[in-house]
Amino acid sequence: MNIRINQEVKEALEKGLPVVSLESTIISHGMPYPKNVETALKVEEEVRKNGAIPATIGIIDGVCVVGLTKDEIEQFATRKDVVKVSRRDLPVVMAKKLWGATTVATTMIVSKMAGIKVFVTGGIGGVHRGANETFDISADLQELANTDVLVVCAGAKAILDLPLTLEYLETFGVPVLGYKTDELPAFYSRHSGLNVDYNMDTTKECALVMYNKWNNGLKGGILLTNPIEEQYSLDFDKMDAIIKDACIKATKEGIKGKKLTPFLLSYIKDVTKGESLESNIELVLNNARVGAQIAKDYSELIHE
Ligand code: PSU
Ligand code: MN
Repeated sequence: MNIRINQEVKEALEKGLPVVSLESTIISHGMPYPKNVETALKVEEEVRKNGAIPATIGIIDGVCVVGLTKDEIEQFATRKDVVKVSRRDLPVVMAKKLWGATTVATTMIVSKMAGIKVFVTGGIGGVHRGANETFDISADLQELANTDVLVVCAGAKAILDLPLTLEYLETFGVPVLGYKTDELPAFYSRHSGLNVDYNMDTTKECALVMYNKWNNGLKGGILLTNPIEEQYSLDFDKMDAIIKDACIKATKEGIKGKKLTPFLLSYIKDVTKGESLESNIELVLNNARVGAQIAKDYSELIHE
């Protein structure tokens, strides 16, 4: 298989210790340098502090690497030739031996190959606003439908059509859980006005959902949405207005396909003068704490 698992991660997996995977698109295409590398390293540290082993995933010269080194993370943060790799891109990037940053979809695929059950990120892709015309629905959603990994995120940005994203996930049988909340968080804000399917009171309960899903042959992912902490959250209406402007600008400039999400993220960051970036960093750290705890609970549960 076209995969290389670093020694520490390999040993942890063999011993059944908790491991949390992390994506690289957020590094190469989601945040500017040097915040991207600083954040990636801080998130790994946060996973460790909370008792799990971090495994940042990326593709180097066509090989899926599970557990990037500091130096490799730095390269993902600075190189200009890193392809954004979703499911359809994966075999081509392997064949051509390119560098590739893994999206939520591909990080799930590689996590599954490696045997990692918990993956922490910021926001997932979903059904874009205007998808009834553009058909722009992220491959992340099909991956959640099919691949057995729990994904911890802070909900989805309002660059997406949140109600349609929830409908899609329901159709494909993906449980949408809220960590200590009934409401779907909207990335920068704790509130969206929409409900999650179930409120999870504890990380142990999340581990039990994983166990009961996969042990009963119910294939596919689980989405755990964890609201940003109050002190870092931004006003929903203010962000919504900025995002609407971003979408209009993207349409005007003819930005679509895989370029759309990075374009919107960068526009929002510029308009908020980096305020959104600080929130983004804090919410990923918050997800790392919860994800590490779930990985611990799950590994205890299956080794009882
Ligand atoms: N949403 C964010 N930040 C991100 C992404 C999404 O708030 O960095 C990235 C993730 O890697 C996600 C990808 O999997 O964008 C989705 O891209 P697309 O919409 O092209 O499928
Ligand atoms: Mn898309």
